[in-house]
Amino acid sequence: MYTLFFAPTPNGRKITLMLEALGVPYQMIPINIRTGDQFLPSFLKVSPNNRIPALMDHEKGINVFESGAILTYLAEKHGQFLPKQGAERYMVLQWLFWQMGGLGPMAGQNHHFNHYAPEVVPYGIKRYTEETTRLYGVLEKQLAMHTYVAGEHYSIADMAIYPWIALYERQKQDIKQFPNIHRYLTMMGVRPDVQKAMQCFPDFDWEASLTEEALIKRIEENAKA
Ligand SMILES: N[C@@H](CCC(=O)N[C@@H](CS)C(=O)NCC(=O)O)C(=O)O
Repeated sequence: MYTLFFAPTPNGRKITLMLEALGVPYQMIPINIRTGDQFLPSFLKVSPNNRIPALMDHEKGINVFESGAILTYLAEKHGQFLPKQGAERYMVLQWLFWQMGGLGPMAGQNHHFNHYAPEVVPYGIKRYTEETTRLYGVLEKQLAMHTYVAGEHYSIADMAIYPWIALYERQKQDIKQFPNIHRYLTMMGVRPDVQKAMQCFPDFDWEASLTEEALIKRIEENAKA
């Protein structure tokens, strides 16, 4: 059994995409990052950077934080969605790292300056909206040559990238400029595992918060399940 510490954000969805694609059982513990659940001591033991997602593998006694590391862990454990060796493996890993070091942080700043900053900062809006556009241009060229991001097979690179680009409107991107990204979004959006992963936890309560006692109890219950 896995415990996924989750909030319904693009980084959280990366891992539900993987768990649904694998078809393995998992339980989610909601971590409300707006009310400060990410600073509870029992969460910090698993995720010292106070960020979701994080994963506990109760069977193996292994905890992993950082979404790219979690995707790699699950891919290697289950032998799926990451080739074991050769050029194909590094094709997947380079696009996974491209998302982790580029698209994710830049689109994250894009969301911040376009939607959450307490004051309007035109330079921040321009810088991160334009950098997101540049990154979409890079992805567009790759998807003009390949069905999936890292070639002809669904991989953990897709799981890292899809939940971010699904939010293109929020990132002020004109999808008409990116016909291959549009084609890819349509293709991904009809997969049943993708639909389930993107819609899971519909009743996540953004007003609620956990206590340390409640969190410990949930983790103990999941470990026994
Ligand atoms: N590089 C991290 C980023 C994770 C991340 O930024 N998580 C956000 C939600 S999408 C978070 O937990 N924020 C809480 C905070 O900043 O305190 C990963 O990919 O796992």
